[in-house]
Amino acid sequence: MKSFEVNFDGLVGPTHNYGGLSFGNVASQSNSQQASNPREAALQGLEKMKALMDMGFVQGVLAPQERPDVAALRSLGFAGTDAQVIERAAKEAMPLLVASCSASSMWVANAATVSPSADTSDGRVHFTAANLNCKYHRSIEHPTTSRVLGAMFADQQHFAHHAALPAVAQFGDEGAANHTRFCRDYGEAGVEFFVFGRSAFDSRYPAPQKYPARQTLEASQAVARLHGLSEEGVVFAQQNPAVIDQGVFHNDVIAVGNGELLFHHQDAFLNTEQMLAELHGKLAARGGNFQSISVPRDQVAVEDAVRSYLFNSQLLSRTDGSMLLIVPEECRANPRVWQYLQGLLAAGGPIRVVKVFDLKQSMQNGGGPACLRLRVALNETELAAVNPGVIMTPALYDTLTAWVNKHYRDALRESDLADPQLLLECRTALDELTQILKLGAVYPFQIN
Ligand code: SUG
Repeated sequence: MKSFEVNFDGLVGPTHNYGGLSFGNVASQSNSQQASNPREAALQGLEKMKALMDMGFVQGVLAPQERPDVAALRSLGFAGTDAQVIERAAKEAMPLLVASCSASSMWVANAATVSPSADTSDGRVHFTAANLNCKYHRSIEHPTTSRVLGAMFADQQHFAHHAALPAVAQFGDEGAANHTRFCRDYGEAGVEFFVFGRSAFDSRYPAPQKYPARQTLEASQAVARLHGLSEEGVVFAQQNPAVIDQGVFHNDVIAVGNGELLFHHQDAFLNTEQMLAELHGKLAARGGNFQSISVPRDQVAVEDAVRSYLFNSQLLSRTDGSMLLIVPEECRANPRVWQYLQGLLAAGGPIRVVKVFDLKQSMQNGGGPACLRLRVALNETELAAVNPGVIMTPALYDTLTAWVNKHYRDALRESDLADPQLLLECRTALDELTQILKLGAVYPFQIN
């Protein structure tokens, strides 16, 4: 049976703004307080989805969340009508209003960890929503994420959903941003590679000094258990704490993998040789031939990787067996990174094509091409069981583009977040969106 990797991209929400909310994420901190352009952000994301669809990839879309999150503000003690809740939060606790307005659910690489059916003990595709509990503005995403994923992958015969892990730092889980799957073919059993930043219960593992390590070993182990993965099918590895301190807040800022290939920076991991040998051995036992490309620090420094997001690229399999790398415009703007990429193409290795996308609106908050997509490997039967409303088609692209142009503002500053009209605009837009994507009622305002 044929199998595919389907990329579900996060549709940028109408409140996309630069809140400076993510300590340890250099772009989020340095662009804080700039005016954003939500309409442009959403259109840039849709362009990427369309381009992948036009290249023949199966592409899906993942809906944004209700923001401002009035229910979250109520749980923090702001009361009255919805407009009063927003007004009081703006007056008494602006940082909480900003957090409740974040469109951060657009970075769906953090929505969940997904294990394909070929890897799991019950032969279903497993999803665990990420608790994202390192940052308050992201920790409020998972209840709606779970409802949206449930509406997209509803068929219980094929799909199993797990609630987010306990909401404490010891089980900090950032989803697929720290998870990569290697395989010979998407439909065959593979090796799932979990990268953690620290251990919560074992002090032998080093931890970063300056910035938080968001993913713990214990969270990754719990997800592997929930998904019913076998020991032969998993590898756990630690991220180099020194690169977390340079702004590598997720592993997908320093490494990307697909098929049998891992493309990573020389300084990405601890105990790299041992880790590569384990990946090689376990994939070989599954009939695969693991390969890696290590980018040397004297060609691309960690700082260049963080600024350009070279590794936050999408590595995709082409029909001729070679690979395509989707990178953000910032890679072309960085002479060292661009020169490295030219050399990589000239070398004639597995990566044969590089395509550049303008995702500046998302990049300015630390979200590149890979952050914007959740990968779900599916066989034909499973793909047929996905809610067809969320699979990208030329008609859906046109409808979503018109929907964005109708509902989104082209400028948003912090002061605009206090406008109760923004809440009404978002709810009107999202109500229409759930009909377009055939999701049913998934938002708090539709349920309560
Ligand atoms: O969690 N930025 C996100 C970016 C997530 C990128 N995802 C991956 N690498 N997979 C984060 O730090 C910034 C929001 C603000 O500052 O307004 C933010 O949440």
